[in-house]
Amino acid sequence: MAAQVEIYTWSTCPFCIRAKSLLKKKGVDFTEYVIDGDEEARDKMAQRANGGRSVPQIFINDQHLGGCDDIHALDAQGKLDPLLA
Ligand SMILES: N[C@@H](CCC(=O)N[C@@H](CS)C(=O)NCC(=O)O)C(=O)O
Repeated sequence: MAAQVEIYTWSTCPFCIRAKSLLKKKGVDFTEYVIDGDEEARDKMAQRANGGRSVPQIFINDQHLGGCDDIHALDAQGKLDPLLA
């Protein structure tokens, strides 16, 4: 079964665009929550993301992965593909 990938974004955030590019390159489907200016949604995201309030915040199978730097670091270590499999 494919991994369930979720990403919270702002539409103009360069880190979000970069993180989504990596996911697209990996060919995985993901659910995007665009939360531009929605502070209530951001609060809920932060609760899920162990307090992380910057965007993007990425989840794989309901587990918090982190942001753009985190997903690229995992990929560089060869640890992202197994999570997405
Ligand atoms: N190191 C973070 C940087 C993300 C970041 O700085 N995002 C900006 C938007 S492009 C942000 O959320 N700024 C508002 C804040 O940090 O409260 C990552 O790799 O995801």
